[in-house]
Amino acid sequence: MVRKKNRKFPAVVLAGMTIMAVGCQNGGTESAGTQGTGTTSEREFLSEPLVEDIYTADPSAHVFDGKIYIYPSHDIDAGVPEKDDGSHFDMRDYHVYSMDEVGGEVTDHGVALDIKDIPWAGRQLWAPDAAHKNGTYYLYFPVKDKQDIFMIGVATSSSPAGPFKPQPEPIANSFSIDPAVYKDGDGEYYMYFGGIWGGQLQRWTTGSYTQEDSYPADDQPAVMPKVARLSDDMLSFAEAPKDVQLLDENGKPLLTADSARRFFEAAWVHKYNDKYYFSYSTGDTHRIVYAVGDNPYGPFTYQGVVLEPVLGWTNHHSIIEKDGKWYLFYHDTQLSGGVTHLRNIKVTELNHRADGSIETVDAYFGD
Ligand code: FUB
Repeated sequence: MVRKKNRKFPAVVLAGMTIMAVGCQNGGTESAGTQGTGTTSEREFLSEPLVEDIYTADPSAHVFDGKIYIYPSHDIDAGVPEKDDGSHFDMRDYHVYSMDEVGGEVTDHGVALDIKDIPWAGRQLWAPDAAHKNGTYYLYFPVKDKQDIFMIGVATSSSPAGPFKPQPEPIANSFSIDPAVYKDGDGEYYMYFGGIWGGQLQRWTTGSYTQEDSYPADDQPAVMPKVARLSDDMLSFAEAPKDVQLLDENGKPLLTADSARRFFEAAWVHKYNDKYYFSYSTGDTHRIVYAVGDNPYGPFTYQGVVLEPVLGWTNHHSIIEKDGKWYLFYHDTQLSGGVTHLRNIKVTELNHRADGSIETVDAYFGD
């Protein structure tokens, strides 16, 4: 595990402290203890924030040119009142970070994309991801358009650090949030995306946008995330988005009522020993979990928990390999003392067992 000590902030938090602002899509004040930390004893964080001068979240990490680049959200306190739809997550730009190796110095490359430069954007720049092809770097980002509907945009740069120039329109047929782009061994790229509740995925179940939320009944298959292969130029979908099927141990789709396992947001894909690992947040049960399949489209069969709940409401991650080691990037709210929309990115080592299963990470040292 990466156990770097924080210089400026105490590494110990009282897990029962009152959360100062409730999370996106979370209707009431909570204490950390009610979010899965489950104790009022002092608990020590497993790892320390990578960035301390601004708030950062949703870290999408990649190895480009032998370095680790991180593409996080840039959390701010915009003064927007908390709302069940997550309006108070009102982010307005992105910074890109890099480091030669985990544990090394973290470089802030400054503002890589600003919402004012995206002609179609309305508000809320949420979790981005990046990809590289033929000397061009692509930043994929969700933002609400001027009608307040989440769409996914793409911006390009000749450098992994940006600045990125956005395309004039969102990606055709894109919707919802949390794009994650996976490059397969054959050179094809796939975008996984979607998030329910504030992420609006449940408003697209008919194939087009409806203002009303519509969830399948508790005993029906849950709203599933989406996947689409990207076009050669990386600027559009090469096909209509399809459901990513997430199955239980009996080969049946995970159900709406199964909130401990069904999809909420924050998709990520990595490959290990020729298997495709689809990991995601269960959202309101606050875990990062994973399912395994044989190809980029799935289906993926549920396996277990990657990361237990962190301090804060949201849980969001990425997984990369660097120099033979695997790392889990994630966030919590250590720096803000539990303010749900003021988060900080972190990293720790991730281990696959010999049978391919993932060792669950606890965001705290043992009780
Ligand atoms: O950062 C805003 C949203 O919170 C992200 O898009 C979600 O994944 C959650 O982390």
